[in-house]
Amino acid sequence: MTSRIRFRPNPEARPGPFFLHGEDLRLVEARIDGRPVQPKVTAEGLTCDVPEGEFTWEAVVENDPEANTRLEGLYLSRGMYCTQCEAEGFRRITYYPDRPDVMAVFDVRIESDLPVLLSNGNPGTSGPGFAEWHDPWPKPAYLFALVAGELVAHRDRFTTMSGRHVDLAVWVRPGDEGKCAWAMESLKASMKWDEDTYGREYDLDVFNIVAVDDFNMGAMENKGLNIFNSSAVLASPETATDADYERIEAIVAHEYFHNWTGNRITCRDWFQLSLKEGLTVFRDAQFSGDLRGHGVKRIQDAVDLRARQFREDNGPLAHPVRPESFVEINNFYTATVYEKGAEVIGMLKRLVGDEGYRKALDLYFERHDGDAATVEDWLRVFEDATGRDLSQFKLWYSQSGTPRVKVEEAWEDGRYRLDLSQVLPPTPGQPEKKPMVIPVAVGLLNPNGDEVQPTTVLELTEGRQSFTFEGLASRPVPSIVRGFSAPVILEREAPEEEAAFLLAHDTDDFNRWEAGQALARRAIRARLDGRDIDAGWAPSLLAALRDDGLDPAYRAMLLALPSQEETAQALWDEGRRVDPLAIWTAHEEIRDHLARGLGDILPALHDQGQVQGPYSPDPASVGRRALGNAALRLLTRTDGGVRARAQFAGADDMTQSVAALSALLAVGLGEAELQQFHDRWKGERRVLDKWFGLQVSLARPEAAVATAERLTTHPLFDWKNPNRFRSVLGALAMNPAGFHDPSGAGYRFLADWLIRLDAANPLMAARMSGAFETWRRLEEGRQSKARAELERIRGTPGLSRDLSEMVGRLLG
Ligand code: B3K
Ligand code: ZN
Repeated sequence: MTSRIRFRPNPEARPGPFFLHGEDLRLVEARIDGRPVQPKVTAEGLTCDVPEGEFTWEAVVENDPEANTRLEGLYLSRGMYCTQCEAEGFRRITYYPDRPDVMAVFDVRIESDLPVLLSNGNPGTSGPGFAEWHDPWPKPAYLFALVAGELVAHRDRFTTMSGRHVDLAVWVRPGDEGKCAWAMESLKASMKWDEDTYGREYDLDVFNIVAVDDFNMGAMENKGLNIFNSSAVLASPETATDADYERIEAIVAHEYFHNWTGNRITCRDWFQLSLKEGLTVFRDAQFSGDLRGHGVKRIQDAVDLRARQFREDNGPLAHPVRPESFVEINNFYTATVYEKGAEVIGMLKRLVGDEGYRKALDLYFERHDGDAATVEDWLRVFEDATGRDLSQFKLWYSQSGTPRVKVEEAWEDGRYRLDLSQVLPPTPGQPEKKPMVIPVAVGLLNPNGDEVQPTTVLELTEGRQSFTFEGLASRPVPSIVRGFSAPVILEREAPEEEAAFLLAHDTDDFNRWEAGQALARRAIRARLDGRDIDAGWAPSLLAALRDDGLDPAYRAMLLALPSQEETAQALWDEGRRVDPLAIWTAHEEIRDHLARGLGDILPALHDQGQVQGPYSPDPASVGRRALGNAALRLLTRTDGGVRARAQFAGADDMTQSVAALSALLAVGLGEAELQQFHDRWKGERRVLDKWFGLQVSLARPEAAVATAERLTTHPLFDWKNPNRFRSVLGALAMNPAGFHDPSGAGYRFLADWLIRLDAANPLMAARMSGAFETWRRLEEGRQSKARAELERIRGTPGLSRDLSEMVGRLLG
C-alpha cells in the first residue's frame, strides 16, 4: 500500500509532534518531500519530525488482508477484497490522521488481476490490471472504500432533478445477479425521495453498491461506494421474506441518505455520532413511512425502541445520545445513539412544526455543507431558523435514561385538568437529572367516542405541570402520548374499560394500538400473579379485528403481544426480580387464551393472507400476509398444525414458508418441515441463516441451549462469518427463557463463544456481549451465574479493548 499525502500546517493548532494513526501495519519505507525518514513506530501509530511548512508524505506499508478476521480495514471475504473503515479502520490500511474532522480529496489507483476494481468517487483511467478513481468531495478517511473481486453488475440509471445522469450499479457474485432488482428499485426511490423531501441531489457520476458475505453490520455509506452485508442487498421471492424486503429498502435508503447527512456534512469527532446516525435513522423512518404507511411504521419503531433502547437506557450500558467518554468507539453504535437519537429529532420537529423543521434543515445544509459539525451546530440552525431557545431541549443529548411521565386527572364543572410530572431515574454516572422538554401529544374523547379535543402538544418542561381543558360537556377519556410523541414511559395504568374504549374509538393510530397493548399487559400480569385474564380482552380485540376498514398490516400489529423483554422491564421497574421462565410461561398462556378467544375469526384472517398472483412486496400484499400469518401463529396452537403444514407445503415464496415453519416450531412441531427446509436451502447462505436462527430462537426454553450447542457443531456453522454466528448465538440471546436457563448453561455457552470470537473479531464479540445486559434484573441464582461468567470473560488474558470495555461496564 503506497500513500502520498500533502500536509500543510493547521494555523489554529499549536505546533506539536507529527502523529499518524496506524495499527497492525508494517512500515516498509517513508519519505518526506522525497527524502527517506525514520519515524518512531508504536502499536497506535507513528511520530516523525516534519518541516515547518507544507510537505508531502509518502509511505509504503504492508498489511495482511487474508489474515484479517476483524473485518475492519482491508480484508478478504470469499475471494473478494473489501474495506470497512468506520470508525477507525483506515489506520489498518495505511498511516493517516484517522479522525473525522480531517477531510481530504482522495485519488486511488488499484492494481490487481481481479476484474472489478472499485473505489470512491468517479472512475478515471483503467486498463488490464489497474483502475483509477477520483473523489472530488473532501472526505474523512472513515468514508474511504475499495473493492476488488470477480463481480457482476446489475445496472440502471438515474437522472437527478437538475438533469445530471448517474450510472447506478449493484455488484454481486456471479449467480446472484437475479437478486439485485429490489435493492436497485429501493435506491432509485431513495434518490427521488431525498430530492422531493429535502431538496438533496446526488453529486457524483456513479453510485455503486457492493454485496459482501462477511460484514460486521448491515451496510456502510462510503462515498459513492456503499458496501453492504449481502443479507441487506440480495432478495428474490423464493429466498427473501417480506421483512427482508422491507429491511433492504430501509438500509439502502439509510446509506444513501448518509450522502448528505454524514458525508457532505460529517461529524467533528465520534462523540457527535448521533448527528449523522440519529438524523439518518429519522430520515429513513420518514421514507419508510411515506412508502409503507406512517401508522404501522410508528408502531414498529416504538416496539423496537422499547425492546432494545429502553432496555439499554435502563441498564448498566445506559449512556447519553451524545456519549461523554468511550474506550472503543465501536461500542457506541447503539440503539441510544441511533434510535433514541432519531426520536430526539422527531421531538424537535414536533416542537418547531413541519415548516420550522424544513427551514432549519435547509439552513443546516446551506451553512454546514463540507463541515465536520457538532450537535451545537445542529441545534443552532433550529434556533436561528425558528427563534426557539433550545438550551433545555439540549438535555436530551446529555442526560441518559428513559423519562417516566406520571399523570393525575381532575374533573370539575366542565373543566378537565391533567397534572403531568416527569421522573428521571438515575443512570450510570448520572445520579441526578434536570427536567427535560417533553412534548406530550394529547387528545380527548367524550364518552360516545367522539373526539372533543383533537391532538394538541403539551410541552412538559418542569418537574410537574398542570394543563386545563375548558368547556367540556362530560368527563373526557384522555389519549396521552399520541403517536408516541416522546421516548418516555407513561406511568398510567389505564382501567380495563378505558383501554377497551380507546381500542374501539381512539382516532390516533398509535394510541389505539397502545390500548390493545395495555389490555395485553394486564392479561400477562394477571397470569404472572396467578389471576384470571380479564374476560373482556378477547372480545374487544375481536371487534377491532373484524373492522375491515382497518388496514390489515395494522390489524396484524393489534395481534402482536408485548415482548417478553417489555414485561421484564415492567416488573423490574416495580422493583420485582425477573424470572424469564415465568414470563415465557405467562406469555404462552395468554397466547393460548387468545387463540381460543379469537377462534371464530382466525381462519378468515388467515385466508385473507393468501395473496394470489406473483409475489410482490408492495405494502398492501405485505400487510395481508402479515395479518394472515399473525392469525396462523395463533391458529397453530389449536389446530394441531394443520393449516401451517399446508401453508408450508404449498408456499412458493419465503414469507409464507418461514411464517408456517415458525408457527410450527413455536409450538414444538415442525421437525419434518425443518429437515425439508434444510435440504432444499442448504446451498443458499442467507436462507440457511434462517434455518439456523429459527430453531434456536423458537426452541422451548429447556431445549434452546442444547439446540444452539448442537448447531455450532454443524458442518455449515462458520463462526467467523458474522451472519452465521449471529444466527445461532444471537438467536439464543433472542430466546430469553432459553438463554437464561436456570442452570446457567446459556451463560457458560455464550461466554465460551465470546472468548473464542474475541480473538478473531473483537467488534462482534463486544456487540454480542450485550446479551448479558439484563443480568442485574434476575433473581439471585441466575444473577450469580451470569456474574461468574462475566468475570470469567473479564479475567481472560489478552482480551480485546472492545470486549473489556463492555464487560467492565456490564459488571458496573
Ligand atoms: N455508519 C455505518 C456504521 C458503522 C459501524 C462501525 N462499527 C452504517 C450506518 O449506520 O449506516
Ligand atoms: Zn447510519
